[in-house]
Amino acid sequence: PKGVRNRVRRAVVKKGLQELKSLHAVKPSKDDEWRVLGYNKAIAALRKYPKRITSYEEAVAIRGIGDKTAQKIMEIIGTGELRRIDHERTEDVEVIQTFLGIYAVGLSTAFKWYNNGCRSLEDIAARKGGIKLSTEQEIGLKYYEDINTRIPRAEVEEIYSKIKAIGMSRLLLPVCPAKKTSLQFPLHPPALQIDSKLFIEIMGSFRRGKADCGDIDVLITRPTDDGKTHQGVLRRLLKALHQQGIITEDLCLPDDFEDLELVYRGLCRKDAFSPRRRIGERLKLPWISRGAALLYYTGDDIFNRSLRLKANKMGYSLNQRGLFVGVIRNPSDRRQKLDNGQLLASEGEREILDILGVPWQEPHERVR
Ligand code: DCP
Ligand code: MG
Repeated sequence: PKGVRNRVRRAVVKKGLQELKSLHAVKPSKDDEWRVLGYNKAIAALRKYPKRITSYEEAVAIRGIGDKTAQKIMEIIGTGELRRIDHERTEDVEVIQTFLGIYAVGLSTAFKWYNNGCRSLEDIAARKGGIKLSTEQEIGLKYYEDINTRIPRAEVEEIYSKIKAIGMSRLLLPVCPAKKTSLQFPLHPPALQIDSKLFIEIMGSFRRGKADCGDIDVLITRPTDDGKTHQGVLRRLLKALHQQGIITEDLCLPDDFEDLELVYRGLCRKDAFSPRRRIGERLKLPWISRGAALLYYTGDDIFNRSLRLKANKMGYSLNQRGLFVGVIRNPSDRRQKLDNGQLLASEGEREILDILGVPWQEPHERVR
């Protein structure tokens, strides 16, 4: 499936190098030890590299990647598989790519299923080799074609306008307990019922102006100048969207709906005759983080990666909450922060780009 290919490409290169590394790691010669070190270096270098590699020259110019590795990377990219490098493993990459198209299946699960003898979606459906699927994976398998087809921009717009109409209805504001049972969700709420302050926007490839989108990335927040927030909105919004038949399946629910910041993932559709589409209400952030959130969820991922690298080089740290200075990480576990640092900027995209010395770029220009 076409939609999977980009996501897989990086993973395939990395996996390819890791496979080559593991081939050498089981052989004990000194040469092989050097190769293992070499592959480690190359994998680390790729992880830090902010662009999609498109040529041999580009690959070999990366520090940590030599002539041989660059050739192998080009082979992996060119063929999309490891055929010419590793004769014993020929069909796996194609099968793995197919499996990765199932929602909530990552490389380790895909390889596990492969090793259990599965070679096709039919094998997965038949639970060949005694494999087990999570609920999310079952949904992913059932709607495989839908999920792996890109969404025309116009359809995203239609779904968005429905969400917005429901999302801005007054009914989404905190409801007093006595009225809770009589909740109704008009599709076109009268003007009086609109919470005009709720910020509901589509991010990702849609905001970048693409003609089609892999999924629908929704960002929700709300200014707090009147003392209200968007807290609790998502639960009410989801309930309404389920009732309207717009959201059809939940894939990932937040731990606590009352949090200001949370993530939701599910499937939705324009109407009963339309295919299912992936929707991510990725984050409902505090209003103060909106600039950083806009920047992050607009992407693209490569643009984001280069922004983060730039920030790191300047001694800063950038994430979807803001640009920070003085963040200290645990050297043995980089994910753990010993000091959260101080917030430099978060309310505006422009403000953040200014500090980073990056000229303003319209969303559609944010592709590297
Ligand atoms: N993002 C990121 N790093 C990731 C994943 C996502 O920076 N590893 C950010 C940038 C993306 C945005 O989140 O643009 C939305 O993620 P998507 O995976 O939905 O990517 P896009 O919307 O850009 O593309 P698509 O049309 O395939 O959905
Ligand atoms: Mg998207």
